Amino acid sequence: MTHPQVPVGIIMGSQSDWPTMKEAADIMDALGIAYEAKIVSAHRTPDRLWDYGKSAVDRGLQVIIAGAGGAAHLPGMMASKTRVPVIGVPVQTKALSGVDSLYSIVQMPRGYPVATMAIGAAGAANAGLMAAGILALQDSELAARLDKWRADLSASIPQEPRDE
Ligand code: RP5
Repeated sequence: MTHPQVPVGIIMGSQSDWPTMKEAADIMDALGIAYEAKIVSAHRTPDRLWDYGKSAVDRGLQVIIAGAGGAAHLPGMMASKTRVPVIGVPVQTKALSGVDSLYSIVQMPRGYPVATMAIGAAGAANAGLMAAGILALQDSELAARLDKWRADLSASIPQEPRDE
């Protein structure tokens, strides 16, 4: 049974990741894309990760945005469990500034890709935009909203700098 009304799953390893991952959720809200947000930890709740990945296709998820920090195994493990495309967000950490998260996510072995974004908030927002771009391939109304979002951003950039 599919639930196409929720095409995007935003998952994260911890409550502490939410301020970052909310950037992806904000993009979903801005573009009118239904999503769910869940805490799914590769280390603390491995059975939850397994169940989420196992049911993703049948539940109608089309893109999974997965954010984690430190030993950030969530995106890669999710990619190993489902063929639904996984977009990985390296959450910025205190100890190593998120380079640990990035390296944990980006170097996947051949066969199980994770589309890895930049570290931190910009990466989470871009994950939302990447998900929107994927969904827009099959949804002309969403494509128009995404085109407008991009045009609005472009128009908001001043021609010249000013003193602040
Ligand atoms: C990871 O450990 C989470 O994704 C989070 O980024 C990091 C720290 O988690 P907390 O100790 O803040 O719960 O699993």
